[in-house]
Amino acid sequence: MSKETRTIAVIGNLGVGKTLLIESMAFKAGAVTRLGELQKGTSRIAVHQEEKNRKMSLFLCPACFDFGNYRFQMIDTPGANDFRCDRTAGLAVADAALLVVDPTVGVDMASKRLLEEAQSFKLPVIVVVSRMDNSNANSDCWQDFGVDSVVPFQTNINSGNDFQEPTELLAEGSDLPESLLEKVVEQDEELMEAYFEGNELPFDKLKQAFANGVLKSEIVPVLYCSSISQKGTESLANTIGSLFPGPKNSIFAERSGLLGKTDPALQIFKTRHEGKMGEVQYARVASGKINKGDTLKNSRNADNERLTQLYKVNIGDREGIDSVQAGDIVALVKLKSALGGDTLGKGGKLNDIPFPKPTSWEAIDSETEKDATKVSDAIKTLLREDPAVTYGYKSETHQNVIECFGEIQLSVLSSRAQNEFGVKAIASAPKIPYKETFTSTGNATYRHKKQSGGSGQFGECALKVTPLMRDEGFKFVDNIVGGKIPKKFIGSVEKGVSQGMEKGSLIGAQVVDIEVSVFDGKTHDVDSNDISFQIAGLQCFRMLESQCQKIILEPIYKVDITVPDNLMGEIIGDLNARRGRILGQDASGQGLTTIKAEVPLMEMYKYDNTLRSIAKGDGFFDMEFHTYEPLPADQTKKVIAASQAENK
Ligand SMILES: Nc1nc2c(ncn2[C@@H]2O[C@H](COP(=O)(O)OP(=O)(O)O)[C@@H](O)[C@H]2O)c(=O)[nH]1
Ligand SMILES: [Mg+2]
Repeated sequence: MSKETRTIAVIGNLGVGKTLLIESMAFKAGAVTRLGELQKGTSRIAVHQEEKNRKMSLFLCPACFDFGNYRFQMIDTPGANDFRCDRTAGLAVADAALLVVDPTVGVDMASKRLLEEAQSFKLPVIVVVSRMDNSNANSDCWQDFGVDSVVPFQTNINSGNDFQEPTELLAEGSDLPESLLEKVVEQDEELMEAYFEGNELPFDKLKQAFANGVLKSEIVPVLYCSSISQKGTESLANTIGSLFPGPKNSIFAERSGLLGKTDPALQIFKTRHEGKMGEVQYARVASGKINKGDTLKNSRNADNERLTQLYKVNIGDREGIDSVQAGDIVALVKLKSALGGDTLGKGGKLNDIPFPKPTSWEAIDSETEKDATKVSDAIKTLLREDPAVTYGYKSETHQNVIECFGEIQLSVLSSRAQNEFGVKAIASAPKIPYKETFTSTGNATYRHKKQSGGSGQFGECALKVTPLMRDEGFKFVDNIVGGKIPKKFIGSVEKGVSQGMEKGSLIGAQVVDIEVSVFDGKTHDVDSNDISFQIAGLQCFRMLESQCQKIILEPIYKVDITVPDNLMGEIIGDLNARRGRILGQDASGQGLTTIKAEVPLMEMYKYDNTLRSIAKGDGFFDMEFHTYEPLPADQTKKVIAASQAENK
């Protein structure tokens, strides 16, 4: 009989020891004969050349192995914030999380946030204090989570050479420390009563109540280990086996209402390009049984995907299998269009993976014109691995722009484009999609007349422009009376005006938020035609532009920045210098404050670097488009000068 699975996302800040912990567990379990270490280039999890070069995990990677009575499906996630989408994907398909902390550094804000993130998926969490072999390890660091759900689960903890196999606190006949006991009895009314009346607390009941508390994430046990010496890994494995849910009570399936359903459904959580294997999709089955050769429908685009091969994922390799069932992680190849987040199935759909929104953007160019398509194709192929990153041509600025999650991600992408596709992608500051508008009304008349040889061209129109409110767009009004311009040519005038609005007179940006009415005109019986009135409309619009007052509009974004309370002043000061408008602030009560502001997009370029230098990794931000507003006069001068210089 196959072993029951446990599916666990391993999360934690960069370098805390996540990958080594998994390698160490696999080694202890006997799944591998040697401890794989990224530093020595022997990791079986961080195997990509980029990861070897940078000596850090960059991509989500599942690593599965048998340990005792269970099969552990561990999902290693990268710690760097640039790759947070992979962490989100890992949490979205797991049934539990291990949150690794480094006791030589302590519990930082990032670790606290990660606990909240795991809990937002309703996952039970174990905090793993790794690196206990280091003599500077502070075994009390878990207290800095500052929440009473986080409680130690082991005792006799020393650090450095004295770190030995930890002893479980919850053992028959031993006394639980008060803080843990209180959390446990809270889970069960009978226990609570007995506790307050000073009666004996049956061990079985305590154990059950503890397990319930962990399942609901009301209790987050702290366990210790040294991945280098494998001390503590067995106790950790046993705890995972006994406390974390298996496929029968999978939180992943339950969240989407698919627990126990028989219709097959799986969710893809990671796409990886793996040398000869080509594009590999990693997926987790939520319900039903899936056989090799089955065809499943993608709920996003209705594509039918035939699963020609199914691969069981091990640690560092995989093997072909004939079928998989609810709970399993499986690798798929040669799919048509499926991507991270997609559900393939015959009925139910898994919840979308709540990927964060990009916070960083760059223009991407090729070194030479002839490489443009190759660069673009390489980036598009690589970005199949990161469905939350957007990349494409922006017609407003005529640039290919990537919207991603930071400089490391960008640097990994360009290095992969070079090494895996032989093309050089060059990143630069993207242009801001400014717009232009009118601030005064005006009238103009233009006659287009051309007589050359046979049939000529004739069209005359009189236009009035009126500014509209922000974001009202463009309205075209036909006020012609008496058929001075026949109905069939009104559309031609509008077309000419629209063409003029595509490239405004100030900096060639799109003109918006105006009403243009055509109120007069003249027609020639023979020479008037569509093109004549288009030209008249365009030229008349150009006249309006030169006669009226115009301004440049710039995009304004709504920005939420969360930092430790004591950094609020510095952040607000910096935002003021960026012409930001502070709308308010919310204190979370966990030592974090979220500052809400509206900031011009041009001032947010590379803001992730600024935030990192102010908050040292303890800050994060989200932003989304809000509106367009007039660009201040001094900036307008600069932008016009830059545009003129570029068009010389
Ligand atoms: N001494 C010791 N070193 C560790 C331990 N865990 C991780 N490391 C080292 O810490 C560094 C980062 O570990 P890694 O697993 O790559 O961190 P990750 O970014 O969280 O995946 C590597 O050099 C590991 O060898 C541990 O328990 N003891
Ligand atoms: Mg790692």
